[in-house]
Amino acid sequence: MAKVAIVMGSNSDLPVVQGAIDVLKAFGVDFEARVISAHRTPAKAEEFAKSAKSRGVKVIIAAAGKAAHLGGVIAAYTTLPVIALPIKSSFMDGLDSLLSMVQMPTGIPVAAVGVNGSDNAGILAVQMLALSDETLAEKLEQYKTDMAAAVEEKDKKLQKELYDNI
Ligand code: RP5
Repeated sequence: MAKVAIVMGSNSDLPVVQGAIDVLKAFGVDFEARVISAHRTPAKAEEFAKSAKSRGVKVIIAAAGKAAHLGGVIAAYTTLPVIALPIKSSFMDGLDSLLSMVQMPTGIPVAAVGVNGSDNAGILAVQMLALSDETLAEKLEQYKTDMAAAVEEKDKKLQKELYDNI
């Protein structure tokens, strides 16, 4: 059963959304992914959001570009946490999407990640699930340990490049 539902405004968003999909796969999290538009298919967006909880979904990632109302519309119809992923898909470089997502009226929050911050949307979803899943929590600890080790490695490489040949 899908624990995370990913919804995107258009299939043109998929190349960016793929980052979140890859993260969920890496953590072994079941997910579903759909193309549903807040503007082009509003009735479907409503139905999708209203039925998500009964389908076993715990977190929703909503990706959209331009006047990106998808996250807010989904959040209006469910009490599940919604992570909004602003897509850079117009001449405004995604600032339009970001502001459309974060400037929600009081009472209907969405948690927005950065523009094209697809991996972070996936990681945040995993962190939410890990609140009640010890295996996922351990995987997240390992992920952070590995990330820190990778940075240490980069620092060592830099030090070597800068000072070894003096
Ligand atoms: C938004 O408009 C979508 O999320 C997409 O980022 C953008 C462009 O959609 P297409 O015209 O490529 O379908 O609704």
